[in-house]
Amino acid sequence: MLTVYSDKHALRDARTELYGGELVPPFECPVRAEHILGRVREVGLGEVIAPREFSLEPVTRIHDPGFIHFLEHCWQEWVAAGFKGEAIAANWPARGMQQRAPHHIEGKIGYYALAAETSITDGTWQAARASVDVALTAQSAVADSSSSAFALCRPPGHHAAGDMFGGYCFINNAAVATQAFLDQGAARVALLDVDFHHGNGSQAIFYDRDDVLFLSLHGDPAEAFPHFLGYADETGHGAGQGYNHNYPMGPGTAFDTWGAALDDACAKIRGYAPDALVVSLGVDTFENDPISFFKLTSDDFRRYGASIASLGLPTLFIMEGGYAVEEIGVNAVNVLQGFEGD
Ligand code: FKS
Ligand code: ZN
Repeated sequence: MLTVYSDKHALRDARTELYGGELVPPFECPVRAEHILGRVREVGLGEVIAPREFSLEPVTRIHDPGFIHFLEHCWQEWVAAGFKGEAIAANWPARGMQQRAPHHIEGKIGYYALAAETSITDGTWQAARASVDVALTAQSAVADSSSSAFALCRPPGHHAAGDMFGGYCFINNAAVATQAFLDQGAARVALLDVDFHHGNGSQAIFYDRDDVLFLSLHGDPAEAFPHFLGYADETGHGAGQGYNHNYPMGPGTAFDTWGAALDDACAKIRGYAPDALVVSLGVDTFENDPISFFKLTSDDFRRYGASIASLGLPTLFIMEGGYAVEEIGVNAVNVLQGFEGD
């Protein structure tokens, strides 16, 4: 399988994440991508190529231009305002307040943030831009060959909504790639999110549409981030009614339950008969993940890769989360090897 990778991911190297009231070194760190790339090479998964540079046109098919402008200029505005630390949101347009982007960066970052753990720093925009180029390059390889590819994206994307960043995500790589399939002539695309966390951004982006079937297996939002979306009764709206499927699962969920949810999701994908499948691939479902509560083993990743392959679809894997850094390469590549049947 082809892998697309950019070393520009390393430009996303924040020093702080707000976690449990402390500023800690971010769980989402550069070595994650390096370990995955190392494992891709170690097992000889296939060719590794650098991304092409795309314009922002495919990105603004999904994201609000004001939001993209904010991401591009946030760090400079934060420094110009005289702040000394990394850019972190501390104020929100909460219930009953104006949903209007203010001028000052301290308000603007809160308007465009869905959570405070993710700080913006010098290089964040460049890395996010390279990450979406990785996704789009892999998407075009899948579209051209009707086979499969692995977009080794970092930073991840599935929490990013049309006009919100957070949960370590800035640009929604999977949503941009999904839209690219449609813009190139696909009639229907399925977006399957197997990251431990609900793909709230992807769900929100496609919620009222029937040309994208969104399915997400994740930690119950009553117990886990992103806390405010991802319940089973969120089934789509308007034309999108019936095209959104959530599988929230509780603490301690192991492969018997998780695999059954995947089988159900796969049956729905078969019924939808899409032209392509995009997989938001997070391996934070792993039993030893430090911030998640599922109990999948390294072997389980291989098994479910094979289930996804049985759909027989052109498939684009987009890297999302996974924080057991030592095992992240084995776990992510196990999915891809399981998919390839070896
Ligand atoms: C744990 C607090 C953690 C943030 C979790 C973000 C998860 C990000 C991710 C992505 F794929 F986007 F990287 N809060 N108590 O794994 O979903
Ligand atoms: Zn996650």
